[in-house]
Amino acid sequence: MKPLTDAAIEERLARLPGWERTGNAIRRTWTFADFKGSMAFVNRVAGLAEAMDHHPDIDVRYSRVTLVLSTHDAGGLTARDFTLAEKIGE
Ligand code: H2B
Repeated sequence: MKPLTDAAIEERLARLPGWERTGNAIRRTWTFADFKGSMAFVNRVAGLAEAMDHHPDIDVRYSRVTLVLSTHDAGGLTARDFTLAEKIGE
């Protein structure tokens, strides 16, 4: 899997509300009512990640969850990162 070009990254990012690019990764933070809400979200994401064999970095801070996606194998952002971000949805 080859890294996407900057132009392709910008184009796909424009269709993903809330996600921002940080170098070779994309990142988004969600806020929930409480820790339980955060963990329900994390568990949903875990299922999607396992199904794709593509795994986000996950930071849980009580009611806030930040996901960072990058394709380490490819040394950059690939279609897999954007496909997982799209599956995660709002
Ligand atoms: N997830 C992410 N985010 N990036 C990867 O490069 C990656 C992964 N590689 N999940 C996968 C697993 C790889 O280690 C296995 C062997 O397919």
